[in-house]
Amino acid sequence: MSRLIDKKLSRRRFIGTSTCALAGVGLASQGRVLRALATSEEPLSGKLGDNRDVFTACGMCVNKCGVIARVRDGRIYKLDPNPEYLKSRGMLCARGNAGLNQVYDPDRLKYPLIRVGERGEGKWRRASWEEALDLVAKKMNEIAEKHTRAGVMFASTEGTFQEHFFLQMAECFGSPNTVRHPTLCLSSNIQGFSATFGTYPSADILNSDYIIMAGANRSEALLTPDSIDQLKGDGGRRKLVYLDPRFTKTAAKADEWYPIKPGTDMAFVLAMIHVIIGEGLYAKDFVATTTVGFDELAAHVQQYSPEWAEQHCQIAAADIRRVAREFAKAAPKALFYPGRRSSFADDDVQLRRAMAIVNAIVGSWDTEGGLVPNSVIPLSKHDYLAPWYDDVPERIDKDSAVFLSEKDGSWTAMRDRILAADPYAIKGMMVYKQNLVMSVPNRAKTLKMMKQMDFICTIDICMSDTAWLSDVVLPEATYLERQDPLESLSGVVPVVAFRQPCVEAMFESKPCLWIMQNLAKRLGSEIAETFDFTMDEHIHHQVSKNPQILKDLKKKGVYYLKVEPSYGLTQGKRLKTKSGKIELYSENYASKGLDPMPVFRPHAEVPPGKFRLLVGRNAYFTHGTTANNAFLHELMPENSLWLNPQAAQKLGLRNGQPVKVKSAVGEGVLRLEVTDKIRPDCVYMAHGFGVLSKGQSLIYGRGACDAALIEDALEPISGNVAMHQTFVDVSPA
Ligand SMILES: Nc1nc2c(c(=O)[nH]1)N[C@H]1C(S)=C(S)[C@@H](COP(=O)(O)OP(=O)(O)OC[C@H]3O[C@@H](n4cnc5c(=O)[nH]c(N)nc54)[C@H](O)[C@@H]3O)O[C@H]1N2
Ligand SMILES: Nc1nc2c(c(=O)[nH]1)N[C@H]1C(S)=C(S)[C@@H](COP(=O)(O)OP(=O)(O)OC[C@H]3O[C@@H](n4cnc5c(=O)[nH]c(N)nc54)[C@H](O)[C@@H]3O)O[C@H]1N2
Ligand code: SF4
Ligand SMILES: [Mo]
Repeated sequence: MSRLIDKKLSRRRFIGTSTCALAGVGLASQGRVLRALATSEEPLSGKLGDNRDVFTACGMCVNKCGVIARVRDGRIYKLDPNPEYLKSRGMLCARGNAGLNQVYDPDRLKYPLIRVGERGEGKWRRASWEEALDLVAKKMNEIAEKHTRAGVMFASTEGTFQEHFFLQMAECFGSPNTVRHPTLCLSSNIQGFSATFGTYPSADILNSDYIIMAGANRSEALLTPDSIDQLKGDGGRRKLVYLDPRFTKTAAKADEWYPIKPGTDMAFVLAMIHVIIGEGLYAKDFVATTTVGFDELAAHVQQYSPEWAEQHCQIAAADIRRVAREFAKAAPKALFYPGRRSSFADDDVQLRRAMAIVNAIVGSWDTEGGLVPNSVIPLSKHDYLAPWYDDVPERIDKDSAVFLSEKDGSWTAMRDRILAADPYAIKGMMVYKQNLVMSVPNRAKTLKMMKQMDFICTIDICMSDTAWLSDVVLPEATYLERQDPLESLSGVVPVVAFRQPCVEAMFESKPCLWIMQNLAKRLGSEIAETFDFTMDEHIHHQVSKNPQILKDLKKKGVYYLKVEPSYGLTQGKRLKTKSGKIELYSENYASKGLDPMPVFRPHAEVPPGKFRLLVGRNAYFTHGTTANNAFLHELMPENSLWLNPQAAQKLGLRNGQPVKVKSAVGEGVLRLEVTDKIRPDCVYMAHGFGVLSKGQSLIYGRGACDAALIEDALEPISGNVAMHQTFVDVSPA
């Protein structure tokens, strides 16, 4: 395995570009007594700062919307949307507004903490950074000595500005065992679309006339700009067809909603392809010039009539046929939306392949109102020379999926192999900005894995469940208190996002770069050298080929090259597939023993008396850790179990009563919400409750945890989890 990154280290140039410093911030925060977590109460005394408006980027979810922070007397008193910021279209959602509570939250992490009681007992003592980092370095080295450097794993989330430095630490420390959130999120989607188009595209929603969304709840699970564009008035021009076993806010906004039987979307899509090809409605020239495998596809889908599909997905054949015709007629200004969290069932890659193919055959590719390959504004990369270690084995989850991402891994496969110490032991965990206890299905297994660890260190901003079960907890400064690297956000219209501190970091919280630099110093000069730069230098290096980027960012908080989308950029060019064309038939898949075209195989039926558990988000919360934000908590103080009235009547259960939900791997108690917004064979609960951590004081003891109930099924092509294959019993509590 090659661990040597030899991209010609350009440190001299790197330093040389950093002539001017970034706008200094140096504001102090106004005093306020905060509730401390198992540390001494300490009032925060601060100086009054001046009044300023600061451009920055929201950090409450993946979208990084443009923000103007209104700082008055040294405190952030309000966050407003940046109207110049194209991606978020001048919007800041409820969570974005509530972001300022991260800074002033009494529950936030304030000091480095070292565990003193049993793991999970919640007994901590406040430590200095020196002591905490000495301990982390000592433990990392001890584990490396005993189990090789692969014995320490590194878990983090995707798409956070500072994550670069954490991943750099993993590489320089010498562990191949990084695991990241795509394996719980969109890795199967990326795989399915990339196998077809060579890339995972964006959707030109604003200019589309016909959109089909399957399990993509854009009105609640917000993705910018898609969520805003989808809601934008269009004079009735655009039609939205929505498939979801639940009546979500997106269903409420849709022209047609179909409560599809979960796990059967592929039948719906294959039947659409059957109709479009069978009735000659496909884009003939486009298919002839731009795709491979059309004849094989035409023969393959003959078996998939709408009448056949109706038996599986429970959507009337006449509707499938009509939707297919309307879709083809509106094309190429039509799109079957790729979606985001693709972790539905264990055939998810093939479902996403089918979705990509239906777009391809109507010519919805690189065209106005269709799927559009992403553009990106290049920034210079920070190169470094990672130390070389001879004795490091390969990833523990190697070969657990056909196309496993080297960087992202597979959370559930990795966890299984750690539990079995197969083929070697992992005894240390470094966690940055991930709450795996909540986000990886089958919490009992996660807890068992953590129990097996000799050492766990978590870097967070609050006492998440993962932090609660760690040995050392390190407080990062929140996104409103730190300077982050620039981030280039790809899309139909790409932008560069900018995050600068609005107020001084409170208590002893520090940014990730500082933490990594100071840990690196304790791990040896070779690693420390790779971190020998300042954030200023880093940012100036990022824009060294185009200094205008930073000038614009300082002036208006966003940088973009164009405001209108460009189309046809791939026309006449080779795509990044094996054939260089859109692959309706995948030779690559065939060569790996996979279905070269999507084949529908029915999933297990819900056993009598049980329900399928569905996972999904709401507009108030981001994943599992914002339910404790006081502003958002008001909107939903605990979660409830959605159950259809028919099912409730059969079980003799009434609205509001506490119920026990039980799966093969766990159980929970929460309040029943009888609602016809869900199919009678499914139940649903919001994510983020039923926490273990008493450090989440507003929600501790409230609701139930979906991760405790979900069984871990693996999507075998991408290594993603399959989240909707769990059946539960519901009974009075
Ligand atoms: N049961 C269930 N599981 C799921 C999902 C679901 O809906 N239900 N969704 C899946 C999906 S799509 C995804 S993307 C994953 C996401 O799951 P994760 O990758 O675990 O991400 P989050 O749950 O957002 O956890 C982020 C953690 O970072 C902390 N944090 C926030 N800001 C900062 C910061 O600035 N610095 C640091 N150091 N920490 C910070 C938060 O407090 C939190 O503990 O979960 C997946 N798992
Ligand atoms: N407010 C908010 N916005 C977010 C996030 C957040 O946490 N909060 N997280 C961001 C992230 S990381 C992601 S990945 C995206 C997720 O964005 P989405 O993938 O759109 O969000 P989810 O709500 O997880 O899932 C979508 C829907 O799938 C439905 N569903 C379940 N099974 C099936 C099925 O078999 N077929 C069909 N057709 N539908 C099914 C569920 O009922 C749910 O309503 O949201 C992003 N935006
Ligand atoms: S969608 Fe909301 S939470 Fe996410 S970045 Fe934008 S404003 Fe922040
Ligand atoms: Mo996600």
